[in-house]
Amino acid sequence: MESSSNEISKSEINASSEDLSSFATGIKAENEEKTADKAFVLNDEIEERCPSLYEATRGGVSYGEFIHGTYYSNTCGMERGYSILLPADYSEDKKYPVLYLLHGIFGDEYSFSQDKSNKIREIVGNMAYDGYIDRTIVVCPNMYATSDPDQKPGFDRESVLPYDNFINDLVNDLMPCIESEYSVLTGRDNTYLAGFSMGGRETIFITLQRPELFGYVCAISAAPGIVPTKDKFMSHEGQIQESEMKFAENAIEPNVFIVCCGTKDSVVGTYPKQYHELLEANGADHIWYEITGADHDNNAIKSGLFNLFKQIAYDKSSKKSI
Ligand code: FER
Repeated sequence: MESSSNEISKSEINASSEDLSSFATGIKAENEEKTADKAFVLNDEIEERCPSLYEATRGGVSYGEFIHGTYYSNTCGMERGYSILLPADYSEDKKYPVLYLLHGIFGDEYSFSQDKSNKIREIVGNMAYDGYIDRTIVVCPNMYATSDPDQKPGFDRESVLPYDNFINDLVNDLMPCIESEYSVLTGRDNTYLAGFSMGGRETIFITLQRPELFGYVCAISAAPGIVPTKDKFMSHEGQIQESEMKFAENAIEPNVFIVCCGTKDSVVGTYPKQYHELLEANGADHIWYEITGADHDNNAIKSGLFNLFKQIAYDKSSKKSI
């Protein structure tokens, strides 16, 4: 396909793996801001920055480890990989809730597991250690659901389609595999969905299509293209129309649906804010917040993950006490 002059062609992208990883898991934040070490209070308020207490590697806490697995995808007609973070004391005698965590463009199932600066192990481990959340499994899929082993992601319509196909692989192939191979709690109250950038875009899309499957959702720095638009990278046909940025009538909606973005995002700009405005205009309940000063980076990722788990903790604790 010919790309127009405003589009960035594949050859224009310096394809060193380091450059592409800044799309997949965020630009490396040079000056990671530390928050003051104040006591954590469980309430329903969003905190713009993940507290230091929750991203810290603490002496007394055993964190989970990522392992790698594969499953046969009927959607793609091939064996595909995933990384999975199992709690340190993972046991078949217990059952665990599961977060599906979706990487950015050019990423794969190793994008989050190999990037230590997103602090996913620490955030989930510390919040469980402190008793706010249950020990939780995190699954990091490969979101590029193509049936052509030679197809590669890029900024053109054809190359992006496999990301939009991931909903089928997730729901029909990966989730059944995880639910049969690991000791997991099932059902929407125990099944969470989050994603960064391209993964944030698919998180919103999947949530609107299948809201009955995911009780707690967070889309971090979501990429453009859910609805038709043209940005500096490409023209987007749109997965749905603006009027469809909502839940179906009588749909079971997520208990928590967070949409967030840094105020200095140099890659997706104000697209996440536009998603928020469309969801709001169409009456789809969600929480919107901005991370002051954050770029398309790990400060946004840590914030989104922390706030997702904080909301899960608060929502579940308030339901218990009724
Ligand atoms: C785009 C802008 C950003 C786009 C994708 C992204 C497919 C994704 C960025 C990322 O995942 O980091 O126009 O189109």
